[in-house]
Amino acid sequence: MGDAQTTFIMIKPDGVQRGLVDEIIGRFEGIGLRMLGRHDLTPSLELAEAHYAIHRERPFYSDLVEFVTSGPVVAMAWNGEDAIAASRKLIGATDWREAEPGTIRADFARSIERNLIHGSDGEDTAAFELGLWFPDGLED
Ligand code: IDP
Ligand code: MG
Repeated sequence: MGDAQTTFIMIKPDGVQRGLVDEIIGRFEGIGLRMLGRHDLTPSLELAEAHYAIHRERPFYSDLVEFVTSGPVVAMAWNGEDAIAASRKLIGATDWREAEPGTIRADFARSIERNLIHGSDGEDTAAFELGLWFPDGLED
């Protein structure tokens, strides 16, 4: 048995524009996770830059920030046993070509830049990202 964790999940602008919000939320519910918070917003430049600060030296950073600020996203907190790894497994590899069949990215993404969804990659990033996107805290 793993520990109960809370992870930060964001449906990126492509997922919202393509009408995949309910489909994606259903997949998280389907693996038994519980939504603790949801914000629908168009991220500010400051928020997107802080969220992706770890990638600021990468060649794709400015395109990534521009993309994620281009329209509404769905920012969510999901809780449950091993929520961080379970969510990453559900999402699939960054590059849809390498994503396991049946994952969100394998099923719906056809571009590495527009890969629909973000999920925290560890406990430290989850804590950082939840604090950034949910500064007023979460329901218990
Ligand atoms: P992740 O979203 O699977 O955790 P990261 O390596 O953290 O992937 O990269 C963050 C985001 O940056 C990716 O989801 C994708 O949108 C974008 N990205 C990552 N690698 C590339 C790349 O090689 N070219 C363009 N965009 C990329
Ligand atoms: Mg990442």
